[in-house]
Amino acid sequence: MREPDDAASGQVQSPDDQAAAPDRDEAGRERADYGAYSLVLVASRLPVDRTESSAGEASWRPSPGGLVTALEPVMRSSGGVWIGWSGDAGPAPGPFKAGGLHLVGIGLSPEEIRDYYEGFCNATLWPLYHDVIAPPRFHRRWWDSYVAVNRYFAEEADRQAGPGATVWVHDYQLQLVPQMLRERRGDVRIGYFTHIPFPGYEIFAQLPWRRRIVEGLLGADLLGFQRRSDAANFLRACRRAAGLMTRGATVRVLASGPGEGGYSLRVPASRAERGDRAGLPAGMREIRAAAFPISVDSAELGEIVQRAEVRARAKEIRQVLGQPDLVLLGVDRLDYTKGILHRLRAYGELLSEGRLGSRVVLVQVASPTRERVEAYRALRDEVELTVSRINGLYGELGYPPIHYLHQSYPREEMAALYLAADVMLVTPLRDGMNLVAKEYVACRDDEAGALVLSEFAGAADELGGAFLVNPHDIEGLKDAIVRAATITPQEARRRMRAMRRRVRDHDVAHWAASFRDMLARDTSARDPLAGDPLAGDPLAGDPLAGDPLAGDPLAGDLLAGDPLADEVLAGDSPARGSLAGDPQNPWPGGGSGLSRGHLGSRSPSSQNGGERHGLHGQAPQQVPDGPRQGQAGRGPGDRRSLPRGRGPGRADRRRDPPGR
Ligand code: GDG
Repeated sequence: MREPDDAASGQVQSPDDQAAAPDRDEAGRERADYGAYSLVLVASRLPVDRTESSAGEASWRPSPGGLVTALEPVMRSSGGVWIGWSGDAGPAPGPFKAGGLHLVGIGLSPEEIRDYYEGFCNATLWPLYHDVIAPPRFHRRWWDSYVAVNRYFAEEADRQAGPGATVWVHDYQLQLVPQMLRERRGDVRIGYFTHIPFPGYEIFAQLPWRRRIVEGLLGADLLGFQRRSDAANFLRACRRAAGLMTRGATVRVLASGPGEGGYSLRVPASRAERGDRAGLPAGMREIRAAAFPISVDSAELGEIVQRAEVRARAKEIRQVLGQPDLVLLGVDRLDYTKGILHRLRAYGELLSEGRLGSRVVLVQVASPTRERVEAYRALRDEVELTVSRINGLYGELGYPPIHYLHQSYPREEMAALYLAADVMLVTPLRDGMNLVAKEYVACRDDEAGALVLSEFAGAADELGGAFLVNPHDIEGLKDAIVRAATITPQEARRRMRAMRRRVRDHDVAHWAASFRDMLARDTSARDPLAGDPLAGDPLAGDPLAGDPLAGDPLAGDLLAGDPLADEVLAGDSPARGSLAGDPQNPWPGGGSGLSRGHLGSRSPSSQNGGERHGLHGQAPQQVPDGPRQGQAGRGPGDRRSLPRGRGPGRADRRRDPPGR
C-alpha cells in the first residue's frame, strides 16, 4: 500500500482496518493494490494553482471559485485526499501537500487543455447546462478528449481509494468518472455532486453523447444536485435518454459483477430482476438523485467581519467612493451566465431616469476567468464597452458611477465590500446556486443591506428575504433595485434576519454532512425512503420551504407525473445489453426621488476585533504552502485591497483563470 506523504492529517485506514480486510477482494485484487485514503475527493481542479517565478521556481497559490470555496473547509476538517488538475499544461505533479491538504495532481497536455477543458467542458457542457445562453459547440474530438481525461481521474481515484472508501466526485467536468470507477471497484461508495444546473431534457437532448453521460453518472450511488428541479431533470434524462424507469428519486440498474467485463450497467429485463418496493435483488444497484443546496462557511465569514480592520476597511471603502448615499455591489466571475450585462443595462437606465438619486455608485468586481475561451473574451469586451459608455454618459469629474474591477481580491477585502454595500446585485441568467448571495448574507451581521437575487439562481429557493427578479425583465429588475434601495431599516432587518438564519443553519458543513450521511446509507436493504422524491433533500421539512418567497418558481415537481416517462426517443434506441427501455415495466413513471431611511446613516455597528489581520499595506505574498485558513483567494494575482484613492491601480491579473 502506498503511504500518503503525511498520514497524520489525512483520514487513512488504521492498521486495525487493514488487518480486518481480506487479502484479496472478490475481483482477486490484492490489498496492496489499494490506496490509503478512506475519503477521496475528485474535482476538475486542485484548490491551488501552480505558479512559476521568473527564476523558474514553482509554488502554489489558492485558486478561487465556488467549488473551492465550498470544499476547502470540508476537506480541511475531514482529511482525505483531493485529486485534481493543477491548471497548467505539463506532467502530473503527483502527490504533494499544500496548506495542510493532501493533493494529487493530474497532468494535462496542451491538446487536452484545448479539447477537454476549454472545448468540451467550457464550450460544450457549460453553455448547454446553463440553458444555452451561449450556443454550445459539439466536436467529436473534444468528446474523445473528455473520455480520455475522465479516465485519468477515475484511474487516480482507484489508486488512492482504500478498501470500502468513499469517493466524492465533483461537477460536470467529470461525469464519466463514477461509472469508470465503478467498473474497476465494486467496494467503494461513490457520490457525485453537480455544482451547476442540470438542464431540462429538451436542452440536454441536444448533446450527441447524452446516453453516455447518463450512464457515466449512474456509476454513483448518490447523485446530488443544487435544486430539486435539477434532480428532476436528471431523472427525466434517465427515462428519456437511457430508457430507464425511475421510481420517485431512485433508479435501478443491474450491475454485472467482475469477470463479466466489470461492473457495467444493464437495464433490468424483467420484474423479478428489478425487484419491488420490498427489496433490492442481488446484483442490482439503486441510485438516488436528490437536492443538496450548497452553502458557505458562515461561521468563518462571521469571524472575518468581526475583525476591527475589516469593519474599518468597509467604512474606508465608502469614503474612497466619495461617501455616496447608495452603494450597489456586484461580485462575479466574468462569465456570461452571471447576467452582468443585464445588470449594467438596468443600472444605466436607472441613472438616466434619475430614480436612484445623484449620489449612487455601483462597484462591480468581475474576476478574470477562462480568458482563453472566445465567448469570454467577447463578453469582457462588451462589459467594458458598456461600463465606459455609462461612465462617459453619467459620470462627472471625480465621479464614475461604476467602479469596475477586473481583478481578484483576498477574502477579507471581499467581506469589507459586502459590509460596505447597501444593495447586493446577484442577477445570473442561470446559476447552480451562487455563493456570493449567501456570502453577502453571512457577512451582514448588522442585519442591514438588501439582496436583489435572480430567480434563476439556486439560492432563490432558500433566500426568501431577497428581492427576487427575472433578469431578462429589465423593467422588473429596475423596480426591484429601487425597492431594495428604498426599504426602511426595519424591513431590511426583517428580511436579512430570515436569510441569515437560513445561511447559518444550512452552512457548508451541513451541506457536506447531509450529502455524506445519505451516501453512507446502505440502500441494498429495503429502504423506507425509496420512492420519496424528497428523501435526502435538506429542504424537506424546512419551515422556509413552504414560504412562497422561498419556493422555486421554476422547479419541476418530482411528484408530477411525466406522461413521456416511458418513452424512448425515436432514433435513440439503446443497444441490446446496455441500458434499454422496458415497456413492460410496471413502475409508475415520473417520480417521476429617493427616500432611503437607512442610507447615509449606515456604519458598521461593531468595532470589536478578533485577531488583527493586515488588510492593506502588505505586499502581495506567494503562498508556498498553499492556502491558509481564511485566506482562500489570496495570492500574487490578488490585489491586497481596493485602491486608496479613486480609480483602480495596477490590475494584477491572473495568468490562468480561477477555479472554474
Ligand atoms: C459554481 C457554480 C455554485 C469571486 N471573485 C473573487 C472571489 N470569488 C469567489 C466568491 C464565491 C466564488 O468565488 C464564486 O462562487 P459562485 O457560486 O458565485 O460561482 P461559480 O464560481 O460559478 O461556482 C455556482 C458554485 O459552483 C458552488 O457550488 O454556487 O452556481 O456556478 O465564493 O466569493 N473570491 C476572492 N476574490 C475574488 O476576487 N477571494
